[in-house]
Amino acid sequence: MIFDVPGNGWWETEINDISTSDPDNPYESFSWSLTGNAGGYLNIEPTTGVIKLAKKVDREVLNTPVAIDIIVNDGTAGVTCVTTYTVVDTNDNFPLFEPNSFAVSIVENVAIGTDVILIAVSDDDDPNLSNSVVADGQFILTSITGTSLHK
Ligand SMILES: [Ca+2]
Ligand SMILES: [Ca+2]
Ligand SMILES: [Ca+2]
Repeated sequence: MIFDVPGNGWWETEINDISTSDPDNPYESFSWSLTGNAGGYLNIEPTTGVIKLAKKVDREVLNTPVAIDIIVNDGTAGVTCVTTYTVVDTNDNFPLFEPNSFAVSIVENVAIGTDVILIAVSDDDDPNLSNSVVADGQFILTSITGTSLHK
């Protein structure tokens, strides 16, 4: 089983609801538990199997799939479901200029669209997010990779 966890989700966000059945007794009560829960980010309610966030997740920290095993026990035997979850990125980091101040000279009367400066910008969020548009009214950052400021 694979599921996603929203980046920067709320505490105790319900992220998955598990159901199962036991042909011996469909009304039997199960007990649920987790193992391999690195960092303790998830909890499972032992009587319902509902998995919730135990603490806030951050995609910039948990940036690879996390393995957990979900165990259900009918009182006689336990079975394990090998599971991974992935924290989905959100645009929660500002772009950073490197360095963050510049002094630029622009010759008067140059053509509109003339390149003014090339700068380095980084952003910890996934570059596939639309996370790069910065404008101050006169200059627009047009690309996260081209880092070209246009007048
Ligand atoms: Ca983050
Ligand atoms: Ca960003
Ligand atoms: Ca992020």
